[in-house]
Amino acid sequence: MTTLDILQFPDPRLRTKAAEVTVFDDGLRQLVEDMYETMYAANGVGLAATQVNVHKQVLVADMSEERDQRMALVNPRIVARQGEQVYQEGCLSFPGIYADVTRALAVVVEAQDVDGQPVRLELEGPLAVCIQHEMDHLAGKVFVDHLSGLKRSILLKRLEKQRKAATA
Ligand code: GNR
Ligand code: NI
Repeated sequence: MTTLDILQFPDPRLRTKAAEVTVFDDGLRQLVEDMYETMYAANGVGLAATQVNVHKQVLVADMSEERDQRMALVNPRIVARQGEQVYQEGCLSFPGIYADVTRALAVVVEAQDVDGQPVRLELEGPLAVCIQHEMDHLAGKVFVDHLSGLKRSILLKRLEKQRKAATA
């Protein structure tokens, strides 16, 4: 297993739209294993392949306290959404930055597992937030895109400041 480097905003590669996965082989299984390793090492609750510079529609998540409830989705699509929730989000591509984002409260997701088998999930609450956040990454979108211009610019200035302080 390998820990992969996570792209940091504003790396333009975070804007890449991921391609559909058509081949379910050992390479895909290896990618998913390395993504779990990377997510757990970074103490994240989710990770999109985009963030490790692999532009395929693959995401992993684990929102459990015990860090033992792995979920890997390939080619995920939201087929239904309901309600609204506001949740304070963070992102491994924006270390130290947090912001409230409004998203659907519940979503129905159709995807495939690593073997290509179809899966259908009804998610709500924090797990629904996480999957929507990861699916955004696969579309080249990041959480601050959901904020108003003013909020976004304040947060991005803060990110800059923290980086300068860290490298000074
Ligand atoms: O680790 C993460 N925490 C988190 C918290 C609230 C909402 C979404 C997330 S996802 C994030 C990991 C990450 O950047 N995934 O893309
Ligand atoms: Ni993220």
